[in-house]
Amino acid sequence: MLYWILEFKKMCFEFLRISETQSARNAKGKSSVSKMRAVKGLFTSAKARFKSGGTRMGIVLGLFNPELSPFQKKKLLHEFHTFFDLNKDGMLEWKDFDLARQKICEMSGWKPGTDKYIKTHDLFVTIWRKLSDIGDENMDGKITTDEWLRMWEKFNEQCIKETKKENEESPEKKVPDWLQAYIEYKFNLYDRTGDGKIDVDEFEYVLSDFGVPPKDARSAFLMFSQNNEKKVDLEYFKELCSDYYRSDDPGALGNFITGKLVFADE
Ligand SMILES: [Ca+2]
Ligand SMILES: [Ca+2]
Repeated sequence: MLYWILEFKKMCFEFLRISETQSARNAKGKSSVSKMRAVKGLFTSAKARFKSGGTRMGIVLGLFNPELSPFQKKKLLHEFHTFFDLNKDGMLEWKDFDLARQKICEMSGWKPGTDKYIKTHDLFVTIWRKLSDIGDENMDGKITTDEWLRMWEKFNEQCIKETKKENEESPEKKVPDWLQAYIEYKFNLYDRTGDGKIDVDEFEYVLSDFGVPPKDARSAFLMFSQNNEKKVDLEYFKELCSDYYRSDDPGALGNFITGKLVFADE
């Protein structure tokens, strides 16, 4: 644990050093400066927490409060708009999941009628059915941003209750069933060469399709791969994703999994 903390601190300093040199070199103006300040703030808060040392993980993760923090809401809404609402009409419908299904089939060269094509279709039908069962409160076939956030609050509540009942070890790592399946799809989408791990080029390539700037994608990858030292396989990817969806910890490495570097107000 201590080793990991020291490594993480080392990496943060290195990341800041590189970014500062780059930002001085590029001098891109106000927005880039304020972005760097926000990134700095994030690391400072993470460092402070590590220094204090005694904070219990459950408290850090904000799991004893079912309400979503502004930080959690920002992450969840970012995911909603960038990766789920593919036709950009502000709500989730089967259409969006059908587009996601087409995207992976096209990128992977799976032709209609093939085994992979049919399996992917079934997978997306299942994901959407499970998600709309719990998320679409008024059953109009659409999930609005309000319904989306309430769904996550209900899930938080449910996890808190289960923890009290069963005294489970890591409720903060729990994600809903539909999301488990979606995370595996996402991993396969990133893993273009199919070797069971994601590298920085694959990450940058896939995210560019979602409008994420290459520089941000690479910096994010550097963060969660701990300077390319940690292999980003499915197991680690799942951990990072559950941090992204569930954790309220601004220092969690999973916060970088969408390629977005800062969630603070700019
Ligand atoms: Ca939509
Ligand atoms: Ca609805």
